[in-house]
Amino acid sequence: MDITKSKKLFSRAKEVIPGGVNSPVRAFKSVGGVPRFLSRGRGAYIWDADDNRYIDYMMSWGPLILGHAHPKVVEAVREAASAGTSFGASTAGEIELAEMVIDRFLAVEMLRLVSSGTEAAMTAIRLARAVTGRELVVKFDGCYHGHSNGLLVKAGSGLATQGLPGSAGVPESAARGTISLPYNDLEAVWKTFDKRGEDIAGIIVEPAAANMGVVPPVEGFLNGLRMAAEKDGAVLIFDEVISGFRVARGGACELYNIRPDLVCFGKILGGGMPIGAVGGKREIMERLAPAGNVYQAGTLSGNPVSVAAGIATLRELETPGFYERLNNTTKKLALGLEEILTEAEIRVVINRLTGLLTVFFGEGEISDYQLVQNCDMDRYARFFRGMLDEGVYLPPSGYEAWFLSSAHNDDEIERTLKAAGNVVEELTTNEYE
Ligand code: KE4
Repeated sequence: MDITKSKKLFSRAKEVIPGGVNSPVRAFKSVGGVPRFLSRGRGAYIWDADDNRYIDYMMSWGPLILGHAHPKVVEAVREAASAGTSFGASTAGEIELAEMVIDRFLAVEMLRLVSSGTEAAMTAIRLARAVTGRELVVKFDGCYHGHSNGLLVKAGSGLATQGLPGSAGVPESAARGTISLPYNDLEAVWKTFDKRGEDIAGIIVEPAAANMGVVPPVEGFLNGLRMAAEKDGAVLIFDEVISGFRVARGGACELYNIRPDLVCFGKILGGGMPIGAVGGKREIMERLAPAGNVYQAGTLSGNPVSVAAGIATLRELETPGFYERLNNTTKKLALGLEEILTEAEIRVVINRLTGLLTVFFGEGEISDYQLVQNCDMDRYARFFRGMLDEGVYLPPSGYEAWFLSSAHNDDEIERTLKAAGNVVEELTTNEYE
């Protein structure tokens, strides 16, 4: 596969952009090889600068549940942009998008739009601290909530990929305000609340974890968090930046029938344009300025182009049977991969939820970050490189989810499984060193 142009672009990029990328996981550091510089996408496919075509399972890390360049989303963006890309004043679309989220999430009575998931999570934490007058925040190992100081403790996603326990530059005082516990470990949660309950402002959790690979909540885990927060008056925050509008129309809240106090959104809500949002109980949300005294602001918050793309996306998700089809596609791919890898006597565990899956080269139930770290990430790196050579672009990290869309159909699944079959023998002979 000729990747001359990507090689040249990467060398040039490294001169002027740290690590040659604008987000660490894109650098292929944990999987090896030359990051592909992409030129276009359509449906389930992307093309790199050398015009090599790939089936894409990165899908911009989640926003593109309809696939790349969906005509209705592109048309909405074109129309909005031609009327003005930003006003710094309110527009009717922001109200419509808020009403669409409220219609899907029982827990959301009001919504504030921002420009990233990081801002959404940061704002939710600030609200929790304001309404409780407390400081401590509980998060979970391997979960990722963006890169605000206090939430980089034992985080997943790019930190896990780089093997970083946290980040330089985060003051000890910020890290001290966060307690990170093992995901799915209710006993650890109850012990922490027994000891520190009156100091805990909030719990923030990915209700369907996807930043240590896909790790679903075990039976009773989320309900236990709801009860622990209730008992001690802490704010329960669901970070649905990935799971929102993906694992179900109403996200993990609907899938697991839990009502948190606040919910964070991003990705799909903007249909591929920059967006984030925090929503929840009216009495909490009305603490946000200018209604209340919790300050938060943003030049491009509620940007009309992002809002138009989000509205167009959520409208398409109303297509009858959308989530059933997405779940069936996810299941077909997961079972097919499991069959191919198992037949080759390769130890594999595939965790999946609607529209999401992760291939772990390990065994047993993978239900927390420690168990993920015991998996063979070198083998994932070889699998990644082999699949890339076969024209299938997986997430460049074993700690990320594969993202599916309505553009991934039988043809794409069959091609992906065929590619996996071709790669398998190399997996055992270490050819993809
Ligand atoms: P952004 O600030 O990147 O828009 O969102 C942060 C965020 C918050 N919460 C969850 C659950 C998230 O998954 C994310 C961001 N996700 C990663 C992918 N796992 C972004 C990819 C990247 O960092 O390049």
